[in-house]
Amino acid sequence: MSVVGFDVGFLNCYVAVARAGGIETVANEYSDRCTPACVSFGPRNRSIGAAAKSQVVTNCKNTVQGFKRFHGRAFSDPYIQRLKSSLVYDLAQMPSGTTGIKVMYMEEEKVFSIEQVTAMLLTKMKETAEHALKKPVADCVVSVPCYYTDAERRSVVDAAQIAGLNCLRLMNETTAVALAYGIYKQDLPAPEEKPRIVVFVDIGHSGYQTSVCAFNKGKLKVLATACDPELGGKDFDEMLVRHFCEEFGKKYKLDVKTKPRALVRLYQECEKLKKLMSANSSDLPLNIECFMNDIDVSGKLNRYSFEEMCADVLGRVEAPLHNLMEQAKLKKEDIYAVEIVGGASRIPSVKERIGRFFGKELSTTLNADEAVARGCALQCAILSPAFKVREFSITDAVAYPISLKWNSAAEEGLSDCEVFPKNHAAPFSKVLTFYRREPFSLEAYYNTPRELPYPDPTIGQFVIQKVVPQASGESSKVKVKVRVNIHGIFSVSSASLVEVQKTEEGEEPMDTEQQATPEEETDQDETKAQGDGQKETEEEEEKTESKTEKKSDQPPQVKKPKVKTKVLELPIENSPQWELAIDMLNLFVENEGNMIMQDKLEKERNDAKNYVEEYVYDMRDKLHGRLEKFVSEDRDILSLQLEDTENWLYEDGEDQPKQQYIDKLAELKEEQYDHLDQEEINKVDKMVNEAMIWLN
Ligand code: ATP
Ligand code: K
Ligand code: MG
Repeated sequence: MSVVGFDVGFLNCYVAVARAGGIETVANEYSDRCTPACVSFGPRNRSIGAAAKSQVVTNCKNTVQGFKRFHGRAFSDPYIQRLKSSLVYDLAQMPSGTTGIKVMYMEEEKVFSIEQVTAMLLTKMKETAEHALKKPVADCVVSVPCYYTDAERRSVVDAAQIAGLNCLRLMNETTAVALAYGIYKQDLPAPEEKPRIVVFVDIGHSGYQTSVCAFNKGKLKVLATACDPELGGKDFDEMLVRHFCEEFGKKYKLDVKTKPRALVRLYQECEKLKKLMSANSSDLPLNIECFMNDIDVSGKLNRYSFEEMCADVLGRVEAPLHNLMEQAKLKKEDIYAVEIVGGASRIPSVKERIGRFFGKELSTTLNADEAVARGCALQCAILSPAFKVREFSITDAVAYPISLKWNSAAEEGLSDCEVFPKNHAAPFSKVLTFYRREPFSLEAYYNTPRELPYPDPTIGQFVIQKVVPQASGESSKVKVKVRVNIHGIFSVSSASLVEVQKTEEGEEPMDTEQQATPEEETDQDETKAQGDGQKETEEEEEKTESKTEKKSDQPPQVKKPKVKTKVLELPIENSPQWELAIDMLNLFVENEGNMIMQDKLEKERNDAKNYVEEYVYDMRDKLHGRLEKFVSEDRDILSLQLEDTENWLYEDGEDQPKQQYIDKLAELKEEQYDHLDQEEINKVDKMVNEAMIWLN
């Protein structure tokens, strides 16, 4: 049982864990709490995170960044096609039609699915968590933007599985922030009082998300969300890059766009400049040495000009805020606080616009970078039976209205029905009742395609199988449970058929419709049933899934014509859009395991090599220092041995299996012992032994 939260950002990732009774954001092997969302592929291994980021320039074609937006997308999606031309690495189509990334790995051309790439990043984050907790990690909560559709969410769940994680919840980033805000607040209104209304804004590198939440003691409810999935820090970088490309084109006659490496460097420098401009309004320099064709370039910019060139981008800040307030039917006076997080929320003009919209000072009480990860870890703690945490209930909201359509004999053609309107509480289950004689299919889709940041409104196809008529030949009553689950993913979770059996006396049942099983005796009016296609809904919030028991005041069994009903569970064939086939998923799980092993072996091999090298340097130092007086006549021999080894390392020994280095070190050690004083041998021995222990 582990309690871990992962913020998988477009640019920056964070890991938070529950430790010693508190939630903590933990650092990676570089003592950095931020892990770049970057994976680099090499001839022998992969590098992930900071190690990958350092190869963005040197190995640009095989170093992938900014892949968060490929989840759940068809390769043919115009959005992907548009992006493709602006990337320095290659994309390719997966056999299923989704998006993959084409790189050279282990000296072969390889295509990895987006789920695999995100899994690699999660593998790294998992290791960071394991290192901090000193135990294996599986249970976790992973963040996703609140505007993610079903296909995108399922893709991330698959990625977690490939990384060997058990994702207890995909959590909307803004909801994670809201939880991190609310759980420690001691002064929230009592449950029966008017809730405290707080707006959350997260503006990261790729996307802009806003939500408005109602807080009472021990609970939060998301009232509405509004987003611009295409507005973030990267758009400001884009403007800067465009500006300097133009400037350098004129000034130095350079066509930067033709050189991926130069372009990557320019992006890096522009991002740095952008950050500096947040703290400083004077002219700031941008210098890059040997930028292209051996030319050093330089330019400068100040905040005022920057804001001018970003006017269009800044102009998009307000629209989601209007939308949010409109959906929630709230006035600005109703808002208690506006909490902002995300790296790009530090841009002064962004803050200014949001503040101006609400007519109030913005709150920055949360850690702008870590709040999402902390919220996820808190949610994981709440879900974990092994961890004690304050009771806190979280009700999220459905981002896009979900409808079902089906063939209806009665209505001759397609019928449809909105099952989850926008901002409906989630997770949530509903039971729909159909009267059918044969298997039938339901198609789930988003009914406001224009609102989607995604071209395809299809959610999936769900076939209710094994439906048969009643013995009497009449339609059977089929109850179908649909839900938006804890990940915010729509599914048809179960279906059952109520079979009415003949009475013992052989009499026909009086009124089959009213002889439902006890738990189905709800207040729905079933007498209005009109044949095929009829459907009714029962609602139930997920938390109250266990329903009413048999009424205790039922009369004792009297001799009345009795009807027996039997409830048959029906199989459902689920075909969600862009689903990763189970055999593919299993293959990816296996491949990830192999790649982890390969990385480990490569690391050990490198470490073994480094040990030989270190011994050589260390001994050479000692021969001229601490050991000098003991080895006077043998010093030349010892030095020669070291030199030979060093030469070997640069020639034949450059690229050997791990064992070769271990043997080489042992051999060298033995040779050197013959010429060393016993006391010194012990010291050296200790050093070598430590190395050997460490290696094995
Ligand atoms: P997303 O939330 O879209 O998935 P992310 O979580 O990776 O992305 P963040 O880490 O929240 O993004 O923010 C990164 C962005 O914030 C980058 O564009 C970065 O340049 C920008 N940023 C960080 N600090 C500053 C600053 N001081 N001034 C301006 N921009 C900044
Ligand atoms: K982040
Ligand atoms: Mg983020």
